[in-house]
Amino acid sequence: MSFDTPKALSDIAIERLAERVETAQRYATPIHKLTEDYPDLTVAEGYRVQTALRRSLEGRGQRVIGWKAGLTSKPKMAQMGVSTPAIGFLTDAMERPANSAISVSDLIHPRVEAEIAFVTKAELSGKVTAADVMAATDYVQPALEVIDSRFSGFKFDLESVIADNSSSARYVPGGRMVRPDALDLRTVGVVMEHNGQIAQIGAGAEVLGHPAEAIAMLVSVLDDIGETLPAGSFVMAGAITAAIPVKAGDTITARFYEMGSITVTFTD
Ligand code: 0L1
Ligand code: MG
Repeated sequence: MSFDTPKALSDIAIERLAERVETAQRYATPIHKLTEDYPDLTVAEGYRVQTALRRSLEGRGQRVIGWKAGLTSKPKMAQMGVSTPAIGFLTDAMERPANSAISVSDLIHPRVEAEIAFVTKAELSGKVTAADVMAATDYVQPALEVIDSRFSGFKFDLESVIADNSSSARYVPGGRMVRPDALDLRTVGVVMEHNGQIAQIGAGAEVLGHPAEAIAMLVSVLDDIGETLPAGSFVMAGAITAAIPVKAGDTITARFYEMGSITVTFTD
């Protein structure tokens, strides 16, 4: 993927779109997808809006602690009707502890995903391979992601969802930290329970064949937008299964083979 496209939308227009997304996020009020007003919005412009959103949140004191790959598994792509992965940034304000209660009152229509997260010990930049990612990884651990599209009805296209920081809302690291080569990450199974009932089952290989491939894809996109992945980053590889919609009163538990489990409950 290369983003060497002409700069069609002005910086002011990009800033306005980022404000639109940020306001929807802050007040948990849905908006229509950006391509309704800007049908020619490109993927590159989607990432320019995402960058403007990131700069604005940093200006408000949030610290970027890592990134996420999204739409990296067939179940997720099928669920959302999109066939290309995307990335988003994660800030400290989005993190919630494992076994905690997460309020839904400041979210629009939350859904939960089970993911494998990588914590890096060396910078990754440019075009890298999955082997490069494994070598630069300190440890891997389970994570839950709570996504929340700011678009009405969770309906969007790739350009709009990228501008919306790939639906990032909350993330919950947990379970056991393990060395990346201690397990075959392709065969790490996950069972997701929704209010005690098994709701989704999958294995790491759903994520682009190997979760490290998703991190390599993410580093490549970072390169396209002029960024690198610093050492010490927390990076989620993408949902192994389809996402589970949740409401106040619900409990989600994700059990990972040999990596422990994470439970969260949802409140008003
Ligand atoms: O983390 C994800 O896979 C979400 C990517 C954006 C698409 C969605 O909101 O489902
Ligand atoms: Mg995700």
